Amino acid sequence: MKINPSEIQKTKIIRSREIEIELPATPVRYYSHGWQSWSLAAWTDISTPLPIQKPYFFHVYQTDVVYARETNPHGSWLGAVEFADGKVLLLGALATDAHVFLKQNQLEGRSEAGEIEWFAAFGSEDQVFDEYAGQLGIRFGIAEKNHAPRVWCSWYSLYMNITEELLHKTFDLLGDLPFDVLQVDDGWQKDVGDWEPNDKFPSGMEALAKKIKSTGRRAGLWLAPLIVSESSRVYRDHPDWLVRDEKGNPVSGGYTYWGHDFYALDTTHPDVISWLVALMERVRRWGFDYYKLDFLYPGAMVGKRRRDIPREAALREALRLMRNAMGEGAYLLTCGVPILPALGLCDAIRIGPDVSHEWENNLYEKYMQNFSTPSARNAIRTVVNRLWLKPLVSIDSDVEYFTARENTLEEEHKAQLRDLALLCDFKATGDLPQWMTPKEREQVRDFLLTEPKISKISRYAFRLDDRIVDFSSAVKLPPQPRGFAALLAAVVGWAGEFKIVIQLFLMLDNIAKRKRALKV
Ligand code: 9PG
Repeated sequence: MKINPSEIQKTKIIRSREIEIELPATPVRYYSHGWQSWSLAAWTDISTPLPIQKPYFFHVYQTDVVYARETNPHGSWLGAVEFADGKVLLLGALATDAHVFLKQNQLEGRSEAGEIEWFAAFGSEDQVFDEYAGQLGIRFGIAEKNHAPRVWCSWYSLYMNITEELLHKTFDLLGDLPFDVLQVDDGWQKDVGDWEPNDKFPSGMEALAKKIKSTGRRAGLWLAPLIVSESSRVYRDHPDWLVRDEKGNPVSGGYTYWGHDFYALDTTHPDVISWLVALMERVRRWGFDYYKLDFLYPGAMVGKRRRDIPREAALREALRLMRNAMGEGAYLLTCGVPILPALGLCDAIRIGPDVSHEWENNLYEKYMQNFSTPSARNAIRTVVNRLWLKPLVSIDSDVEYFTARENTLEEEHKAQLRDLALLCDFKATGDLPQWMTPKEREQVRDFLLTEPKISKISRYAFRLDDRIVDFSSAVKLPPQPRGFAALLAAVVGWAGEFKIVIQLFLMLDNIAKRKRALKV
């Protein structure tokens, strides 16, 4: 269906499978919105479109692979253009399984799931994004929002090196710091897919939750319920539970520091459904009622499922049944999740890539133009560009840092992460009380207690009480490499296609993380 922009006085809702809007003028910028939590969201100059992300090896966990090699500006569910006078035209799907492209002078929407509703609006940026969010809220539901809990999370200091003993000690030392949730992250399980405690947790999960609750807080647990590692029992025992490709091979969700490929579960298979429900119930019985469900995107990857339903609709159904199985009062944070399918079914969504104790990673960011790898700057960029989601759901910008130990972030950068968390109204840290100086400890306390009045000044600048914070410099994309840098980028990009190279990198990274944890 073709829409004439003059028909879009203010907003319009159109039912169609495909939609084209011819632009009234050449725009200056395009807003591209990545698929899942870790994918890039950014405004880019029309003159310098984003290159195809490198290395291709990472496409699977940083992009929607279906569109990863698209050369036109594009994005998941929505796209927007800004004209020279600052006015914005937004085209957005009001349903899952849709994608938007900018082709020549046309914004195009394509649904993978037949006829859907499209929203188009022309006006100021805040107005069109607000109205789009409003329409999404009507169709997907709005999370009940009180204050998001204040979370301590084990990932960002201990990574996979958590042990029962170390966590107990840490929980004790957190003392009376005003956290609401102590969340145990990756590293407690036997394997990805085998969600039972490993040898580092000899007293079991019930004891761990009990310990947390004895400090007067809620117990939180990380799980990646929709994937199974090749090395897991569940993978070996249930080959018929996997999403498969045309050739009958299981669909890989990626490869990471766990050391094995992991695969997507077919959440339309009745036995998988029972297994997922039982898993959610078991976690609740152990005593955890804050769920961080991670690596959810494979639940929406292309492949053959028992029931032939659109891939994102399949993920949405899986989220709904897991949510119901968690029982009353549970808190659900989704992560590594395609954004739209999660709306209305969870309390909070991680809306950016992981932060890290580094500001930027030159290899990935400068040379490969990859903005989805962990770094403080990458996290800030994507989160700031997704703040329009705030009326719909609690938005998690990932953790904030306070301690000077084992951290190369400058004070100014730590402050930016904290200000962003205040904007999102989602406070979390993984800093170890063992490493906090008395001054840092008080800083954590003050931060957890502060509730500034917030107003927006411009796209990237905000007023927090009487301070002005401006994220423009963090958001800015580094220039595309030229000359020698471009050559280096090409070589590194090429090397990055070999699994062995990635394995080596991940191994070195694991060693560095282990060394860090051993210093505690
Ligand atoms: C635990 C972590 C933490 C973190 C999550 C997620 O391979 N990867 O590209 C990759 C990306 C992100 C990531 C892990 C691996 O982090 O965001 O908070 O829970 O998993 O494994």
